[in-house]
Amino acid sequence: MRGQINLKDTIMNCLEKIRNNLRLTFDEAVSLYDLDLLTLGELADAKRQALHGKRTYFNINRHINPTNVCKDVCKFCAYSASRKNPNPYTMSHEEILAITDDIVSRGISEVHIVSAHNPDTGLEWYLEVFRKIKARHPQLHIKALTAAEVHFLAEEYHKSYDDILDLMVANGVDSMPGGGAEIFDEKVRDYICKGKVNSHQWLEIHRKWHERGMKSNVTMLFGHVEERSHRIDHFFRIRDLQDVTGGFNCFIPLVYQTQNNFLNVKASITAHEILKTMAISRIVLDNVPNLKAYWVTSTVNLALLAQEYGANDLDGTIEKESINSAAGAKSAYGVDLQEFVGLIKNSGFEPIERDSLYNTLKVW
Ligand code: V47
Repeated sequence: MRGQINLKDTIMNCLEKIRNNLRLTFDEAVSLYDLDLLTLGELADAKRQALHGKRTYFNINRHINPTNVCKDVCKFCAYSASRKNPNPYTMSHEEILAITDDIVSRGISEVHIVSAHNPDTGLEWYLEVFRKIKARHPQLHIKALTAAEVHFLAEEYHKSYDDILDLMVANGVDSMPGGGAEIFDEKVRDYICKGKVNSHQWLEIHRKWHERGMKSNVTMLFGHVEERSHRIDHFFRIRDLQDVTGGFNCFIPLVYQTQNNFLNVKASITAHEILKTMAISRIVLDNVPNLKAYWVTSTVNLALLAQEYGANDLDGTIEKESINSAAGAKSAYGVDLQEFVGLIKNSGFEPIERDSLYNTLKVW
């Protein structure tokens, strides 16, 4: 009985704090999962509406994954060439440039370039392609190189993070994607992706990038072996850095896809738990303006619903996607633009096409 009263007090205290825009303690934030989904939705939606009203952002971009040869072995990854996916490839610069020529001719304004950690290409291979793209298409926004790749390049070629980040700026990279964050808790991280960039290093690289006046995103891979408290810990570490730099544009929770990898998780996370996690992230990450429901890993239907649980960004039409679809996501060839816009409208929101830095390009 006493335990129940204490829990009720904690919850009442949390609701009061959230409505007054006060920050929760770590334990209070974990206890938000005890709230029912509709209450969480209401709280998150109030935060979303205060920032964005009914506007839902998307952009039209193209993902390019130039190589799947990787020196690291992340248990959750189905994309890199391995025993389960024995099809190594490395694209030539000409192939990459042919894609960027094509997308620019069709008015696409962003290219998202992420590779595996290929030790055979040399540092120049990574950098030269940015330079070549920029020379041909100065207006095309290049979002490229995760912090995991920056760490890999620094180690492989005996450079500092500062050196690599300066080279990225000098060669035309405009912003950094949020990949490679996975889950910051050290124990879980060691279990799922031992050997690649660690949590401290991931955050350090983004801090340095932000110090250069540049923007980036941050992801979280969830729904595998982590616990709820690990997600809250992830949010707190992001929020702490954002308090210092303000450089994160967007938080992107990535729902773990179960197929073709070495992380033996059979059951997929429920839609209920995904929506709770989205809503809690909107409440806790009070200093990150945008929350993306990445339909690639959550399905389009759930992403549309997530608009009522704090999400204000649905990524985009995604012409081609290789990393998540390799692990089972039904996203390999994107969605039709008119249909996408229609779905956002029909769900009661206002579709806004944005550029990579969240400037409005078109109100649909
Ligand atoms: O870092 C790998 C994840 C990420 C699986 O910044 C998996 O705008 C689910 O970071 N199940 C790459 N996820 C994708 C990414 C991203 C996507 C869209 C937009 C942005 C952005 C970033 O995909 C990896 C990893 O965390 N991933 N395997 C899997 N089995």
